[in-house]
Amino acid sequence: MIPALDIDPFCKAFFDDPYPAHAAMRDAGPVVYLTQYDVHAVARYNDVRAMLLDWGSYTSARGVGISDFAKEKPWRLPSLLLETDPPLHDRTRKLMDKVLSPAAVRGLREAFADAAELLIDDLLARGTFDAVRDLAEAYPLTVFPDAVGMPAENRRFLLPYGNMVFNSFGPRNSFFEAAVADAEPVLAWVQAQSKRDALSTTGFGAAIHAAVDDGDIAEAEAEVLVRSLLTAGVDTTVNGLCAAVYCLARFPAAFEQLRADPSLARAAFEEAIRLESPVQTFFRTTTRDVTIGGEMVPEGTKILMFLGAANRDPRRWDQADTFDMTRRNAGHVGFGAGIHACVGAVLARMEGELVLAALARKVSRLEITGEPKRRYNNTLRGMASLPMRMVAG
Ligand code: PQP
Repeated sequence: MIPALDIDPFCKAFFDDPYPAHAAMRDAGPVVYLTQYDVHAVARYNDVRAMLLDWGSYTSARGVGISDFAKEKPWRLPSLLLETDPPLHDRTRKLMDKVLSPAAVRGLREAFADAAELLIDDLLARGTFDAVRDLAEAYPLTVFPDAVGMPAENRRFLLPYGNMVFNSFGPRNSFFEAAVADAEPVLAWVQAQSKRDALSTTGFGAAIHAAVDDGDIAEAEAEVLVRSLLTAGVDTTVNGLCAAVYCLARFPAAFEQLRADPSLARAAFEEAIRLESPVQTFFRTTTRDVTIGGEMVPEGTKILMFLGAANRDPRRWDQADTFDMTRRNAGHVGFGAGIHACVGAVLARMEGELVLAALARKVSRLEITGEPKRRYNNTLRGMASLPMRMVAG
């Protein structure tokens, strides 16, 4: 028997404190049925990871949200990367692997490091600020569109666009409706920004469009792949940086440890991703009757993978709820796993490392000075506001 639970993982109360519900789902069994949405779910580390690795049994091509593309028309043109399986996925992923390769990202390191230093200096001069708007959003909104090769105007549109898409993976609830309320101008802007002529000749965008000349992809495909960059490149790292700053502010001993050894910056960012899991969930759809922990789940079933619950599963992690930048956190699923593992992780990790290293070298005190406000999103975990004071040292 698959346990049936009436947990709603897409409501405010759940987002305010998902951890008791995560534990209830993990403890109920390897796979559970969520009555409110008529979907199955996995929340234990081993089962989430196994599902991520078995793309043949668990397809992404029917959408990685709750909506089944085999039954419902997708709300936007499906992604050629996220919402595909091999062989199509292999072709687009190969290109994105090249565009976002470690060598390509390394070439941006100095510019990204300068931007991180400048940002922290500026925030120290101000003393008090909002760590979401002025740090977690400000940094990716500068460095990422620059790297893509976008013009300076309207970059902030990337935030509502990401908010829209990441809400769209969940049900058509009030969070989704609010996010798409004024969608038209944002969608039109994103589409226009994806065109070759809208982009500089040197960035990631140009690199994607260059593959058209090589005959690797069609022009229309290049535009949809640039759209993937614009969707995935800002909100994710915003919430990753937010998670890291929020962890360091709540665990002062950890911040002291980082200050004492700024070379821990990369490990600190990774641990924040494990603990907070900015991308909380994705769905898969079964391509055949499968068994999960001995329970049969029929073909065509939507299964919700709780990455955030897997990353705090006590079956896998000692002191799962504790931030510990020296733990061995490799294997966390905050960046996914398998063929769809985050293609932007190299860039995200560099951004996290550089911002945290600048904090470690320049800041002696990090202090939350007001009520943190959560941002509600059907997929992303993060804050809307985090009032903070920093002292140089
Ligand atoms: C988490 C691709 C990737 C990145 C797309 C798309 C959207 C979101 C993400 C999720 N994503 N990190 O539209 O192709």
